[in-house]
Amino acid sequence: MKSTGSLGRPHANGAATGTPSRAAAGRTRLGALALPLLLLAAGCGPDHLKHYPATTFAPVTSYAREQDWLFRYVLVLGVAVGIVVFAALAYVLVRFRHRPGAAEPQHVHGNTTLELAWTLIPAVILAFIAVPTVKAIFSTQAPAPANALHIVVMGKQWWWQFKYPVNGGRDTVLTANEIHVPVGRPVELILKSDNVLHSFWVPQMGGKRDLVPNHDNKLVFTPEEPGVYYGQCAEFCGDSHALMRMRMIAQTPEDFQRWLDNEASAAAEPADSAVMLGRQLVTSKPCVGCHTIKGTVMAGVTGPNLTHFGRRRTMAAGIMDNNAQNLATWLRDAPHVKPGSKMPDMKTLNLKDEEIPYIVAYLQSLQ
Ligand code: HEC
Ligand SMILES: [Cu+2]
Repeated sequence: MKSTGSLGRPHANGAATGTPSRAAAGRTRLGALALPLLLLAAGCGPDHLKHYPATTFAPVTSYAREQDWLFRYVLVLGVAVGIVVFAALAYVLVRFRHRPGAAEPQHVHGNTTLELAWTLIPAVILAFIAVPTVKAIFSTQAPAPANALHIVVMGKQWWWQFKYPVNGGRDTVLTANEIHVPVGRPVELILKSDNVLHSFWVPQMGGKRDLVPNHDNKLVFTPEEPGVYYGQCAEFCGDSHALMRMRMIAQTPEDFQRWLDNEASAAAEPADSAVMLGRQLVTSKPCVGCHTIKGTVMAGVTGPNLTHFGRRRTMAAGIMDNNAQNLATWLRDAPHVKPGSKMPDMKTLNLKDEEIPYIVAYLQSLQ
């Protein structure tokens, strides 16, 4: 260190002409502070989940809880270190500021104690961060426990296919866009893609993981709270990537089993003539080539399995509620609702306007 000359007091030139009054400047500064505080408060209130369903701050699985803990731990540590460093800095700036007529400060060359201290303290702090981080990396990559439920997740453009084993693994159940999981039992997702890269991300479940063609990734977690959780593809996968959403539905083991048993059954038989006509239409139109409805002639695999479509809360990969109006809109012009969709519009599907209500009635009856 040479001279302290450059550490002089700031010049008192703040009141130059043209600057706003002190009071106004104070108000602006307060406003600038209040806005982020308000946003922060809005983000933390009870409505937080309603406005920001893609939140990682409300963990509902073992995996997410571990991540959330690590994040908060490092945050607290960082803030503590920040407070100490800035307090020391403020003290030094005030205590050793230049005073008129003061003698030149004493020159110092090397101080072994100080140098050891500022090398060792950061090393110890980093160890406090590294140990739990490495532990979390290993525990979130651990192989699934023996009693885990294995679900194969296939990323499509732009929807999700979920495959469950039933009958002791001899049969499978295929469903789409709503992944049901039982609370309290470990779940292993086997993540696959037969097209481009996708990424599985249900923020409240925990971290995202990629679906890579020709390589199976695994994701193991234990759901802890029943509920419906928002999910979204988190890796750009083409035109309608932003419309590739999903729901994770965590249920009690009994509810989950009831759901799975129902999914494994064949499609409901039509109960009235309108629904019957709907089935006739669906099973004789091009739908047959792309969709499966168990118990009918339909065995296509390009689109989602529709056997129990009427039970799903949402449709077209979680972008809209599953109701008659949305369903009709979808059937009329799917590529308009979802640009690039492999499901064609009604002209290509050879559908007439007056046929749509019957098809809607049939699809809704598939409980
Ligand atoms: C060329 C293949 C193809 C044909 C033909 C086709 N679909 Fe689709 N369908 C798809 C694909 C692919 C999706 C998924 C679109 C998405 O969400 O991105 C889909 C989605 C759907 C969905 C929403 C499913 C869900 O769970 O979100 C319904 C309902 C549906 N199709 C009904 C029909 C009906 C009824 C017909 C015949 C009138 C038909 N589709 C014809 C490919 C097809
Ligand atoms: Cu995707």
